[in-house]
Amino acid sequence: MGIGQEYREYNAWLQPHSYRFKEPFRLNTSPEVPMVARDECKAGMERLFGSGIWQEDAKKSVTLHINSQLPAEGYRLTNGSNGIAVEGGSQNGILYGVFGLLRALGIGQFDEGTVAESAPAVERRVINQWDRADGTVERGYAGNSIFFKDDRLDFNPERIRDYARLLASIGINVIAINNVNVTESSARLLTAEALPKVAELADIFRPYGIRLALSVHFESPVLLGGLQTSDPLDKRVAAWWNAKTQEIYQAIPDFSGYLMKADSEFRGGPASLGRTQADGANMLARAVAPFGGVVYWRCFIYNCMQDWRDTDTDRPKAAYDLFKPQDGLFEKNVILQVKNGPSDFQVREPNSPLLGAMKHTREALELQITQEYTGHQIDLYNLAVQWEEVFSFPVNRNQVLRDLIGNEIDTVAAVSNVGDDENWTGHTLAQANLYSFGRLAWNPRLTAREITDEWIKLTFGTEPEVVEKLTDIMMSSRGAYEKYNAPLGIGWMVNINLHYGPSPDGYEFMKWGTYHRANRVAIGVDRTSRGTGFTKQYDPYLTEIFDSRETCPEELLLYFHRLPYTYVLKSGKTLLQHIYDTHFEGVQEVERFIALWETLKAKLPGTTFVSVKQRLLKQLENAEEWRDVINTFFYRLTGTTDEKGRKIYE
Ligand code: BDP
Repeated sequence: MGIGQEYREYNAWLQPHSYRFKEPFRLNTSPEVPMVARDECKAGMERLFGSGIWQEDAKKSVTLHINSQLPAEGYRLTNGSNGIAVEGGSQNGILYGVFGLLRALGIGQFDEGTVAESAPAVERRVINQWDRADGTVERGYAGNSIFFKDDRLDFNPERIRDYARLLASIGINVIAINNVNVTESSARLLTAEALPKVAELADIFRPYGIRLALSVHFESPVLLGGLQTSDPLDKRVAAWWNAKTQEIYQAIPDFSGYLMKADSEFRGGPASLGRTQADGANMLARAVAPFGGVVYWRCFIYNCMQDWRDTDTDRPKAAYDLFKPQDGLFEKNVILQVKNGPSDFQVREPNSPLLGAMKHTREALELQITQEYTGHQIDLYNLAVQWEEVFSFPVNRNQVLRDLIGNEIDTVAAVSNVGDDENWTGHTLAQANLYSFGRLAWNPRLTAREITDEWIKLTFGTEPEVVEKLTDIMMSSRGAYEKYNAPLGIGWMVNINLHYGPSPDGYEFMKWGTYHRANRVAIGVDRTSRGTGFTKQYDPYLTEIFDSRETCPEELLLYFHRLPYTYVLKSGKTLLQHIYDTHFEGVQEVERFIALWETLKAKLPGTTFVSVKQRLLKQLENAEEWRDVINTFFYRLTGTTDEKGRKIYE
């Protein structure tokens, strides 16, 4: 079935379609079913099947009711001979059930006789907005903030409600609305003047089962409370946070908690006062504990002033070195938030060894939906493919990360890719990344292909040619980007600060600790037991695998090893020839995407066809730039030409 006449990019995956239905329904709801669930069900069915779907005297019904036997946020859908039943374990469960029903009907997977049950893998599925009070968005590629303007909260309630619906439809239940780099003006969100507006926002999200969190400034007691210090062990500091927290909970009784970036990238924190991370986190945790709140404490802490001449320090080791010795010292309501990779949201990294290493401390996995290092929502990059790998990455001989989700890791968080662009995400196909994050946080066992298929069908309809070609483009997009980017996990060959476009030596002689150390014969940092010892932070089973060039996953070779360009890969190619080949192939892949996209012209909505095509053309330019800059960089270093005689610039 093709695209509905009413298609609007703004609707994202909650798109109208004109599917046929066998017979009409009436809607039955018990009194405890929340209004939004009822409204979403009513409107959602109309969106898929037209308003004729509802008739008062219909023989069959759609029944919504609460069944407290089910997991709190879980649901059960039954398509029986009398109609459809949506049971939810709670009010939120019902809402998720309704969205689950609409999804199943939208992708054509809910025939009579079907029973489907679902419940989220983790308790907290969190979106982190990196929105600044001035209305810009850090690492945002889809316009300005939908929350802030001119140093204060300033939002359109309709737009926020629509965002809440999108998030609820994929199971998100917490949102931190401001950037982790808290400025003095966003620190002021905690003041008595600002709180009513924050509470207004919480009121909009609440019916959709979404609780608000705030990123807070470590030095708030000084900035807002007039104290001389923010030392977490100072009684006046703790008293200030206690009182402030009480004030927040008076305005927002279901406030989720505080998100903290401390001691990182020039931000203050307990370490700068001679205290531990646990000292800092626990003080805040005690303040929110009486109200059922939590502290999301980020572990992205490293020395961002490392000199390139210093070859002893190895940035990926930093978080584990700092936090592992403090395992067991954190309060129960502290959740340590760890980025998926030990470096920083690169195209290819191993998982952080800290994930799963803290046996007595709660952890959150942090992913990045906004495409900071992955193409700025100009280049197409289906993150579901990468995240599936993250969840499948081993933790030890018997477990992969996925097995820890819902156990040691009880929270999955991600940095949003949304701004005030009409289509939310700049690149319309980048809507898929927000969708995929929610779906994976709910169920990390879904595959990238399943989720991509769902997203395509919900957004553009179920016509086989569209589904097939778009699936091909989207499933190949991550691989294509990786091919023309920095090779084999070396990362970072990007323009400094911007993080878009190639600059092989951009970060090489700067104080950010991310060095490839390429010379004319070899490239990479030896992070094995023989080198910086980073591999020893992993379970011994993995240490052994990563330590050896032969067993190290090839796509991560240059993350862990220093190798000569003449090193022969499993393909029989030298490292250098592999770099040349992949960079030519990456560009060809983008050309193929453009050709495929062209063939869908008549089957896709005009505006989306044109805007995506423009971005694909820009991506092609970008890919060519990467190919030429990277290939030339290595050619100049090595003086070795391409075996296939293709053009490499001098
Ligand atoms: C880096 C970003 C920077 C963030 C930082 C973080 O470049 O904008 O503030 O991560 O996660 O990747 O704190």
